[in-house]
Amino acid sequence: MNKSEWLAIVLVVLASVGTVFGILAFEKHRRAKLYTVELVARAPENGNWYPRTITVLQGQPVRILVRNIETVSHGFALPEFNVAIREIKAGHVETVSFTPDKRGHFPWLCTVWCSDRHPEMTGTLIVQ
Ligand SMILES: [Cu+2]
Repeated sequence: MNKSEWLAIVLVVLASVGTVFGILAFEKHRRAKLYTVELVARAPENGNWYPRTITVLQGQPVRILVRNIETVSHGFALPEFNVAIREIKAGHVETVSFTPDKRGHFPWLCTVWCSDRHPEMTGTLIVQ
């Protein structure tokens, strides 16, 4: 290989590594700004929401990521904050973002009839 071929290889490697580091740095910055909570959605007989309780801070923007790991649809509603995801299809992930502006314990629930025990599919958001 001659000098310019080596130079080309070095430049391609540097560009690739730089891109990866750039993406990681951007992702870190993005996540630092928005507090993200992951919620796993399952019908009560299969484990229910996990976790059942989420604690967040008043005034801090939060993103709830709902991962439906089942074979039926679920929904998510947090009425106190007018937050809802109409449907999370089986195997899908949906997100919703909001800023809790008051302290307290607030229920969230599944809004899609997913099983006979669907009414038990609830959780609690604690805002401190
Ligand atoms: Cu459900």
